[in-house]
Amino acid sequence: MTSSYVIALGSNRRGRHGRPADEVRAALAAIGGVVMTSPLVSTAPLGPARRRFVNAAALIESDDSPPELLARLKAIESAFGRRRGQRWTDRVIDLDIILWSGGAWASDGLTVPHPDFRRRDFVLGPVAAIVPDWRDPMTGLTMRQLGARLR
Ligand code: PH2
Ligand code: MG
Ligand code: MG
Repeated sequence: MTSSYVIALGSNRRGRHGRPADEVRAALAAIGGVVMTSPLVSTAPLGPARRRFVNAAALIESDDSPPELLARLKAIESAFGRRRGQRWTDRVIDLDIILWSGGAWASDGLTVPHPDFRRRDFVLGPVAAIVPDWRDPMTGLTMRQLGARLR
């Protein structure tokens, strides 16, 4: 069955594709099935990272289940040179599943909607730019409303 997903992308380190914006564009091509992409935005780092991030969001269509998509995103992160076990540090690419057309999903290591996305402007801004009317299954609020609430 084909599902829609919203993926958040972030990079604040050069990799083999080039600058962070090039890494984000290369990751979109690697993920495939992209229906819509937000503008790429430059954001101040939240947490201990020192360099600014390039963030974006994409609406994709895929036959993957949430765990299958997560495995594929992790494989792309590894192929792009992301070292695992380094949370919240500078990274070449970070690919997070934010929303799934099936609603909520919870299994070992994967919670959808992403548990922190409602508090993060660098996720909500790009997400609201592509799917403003998508309703968060947990709060019942649209992405536009969640974004307004944050600002
Ligand atoms: N990702 C983090 C930690 N901090 N800050 C910004 N601006 N953008 C991010 O994507 C980001 C962050 C961990 O995933
Ligand atoms: Mg992240
Ligand atoms: Mg991540």
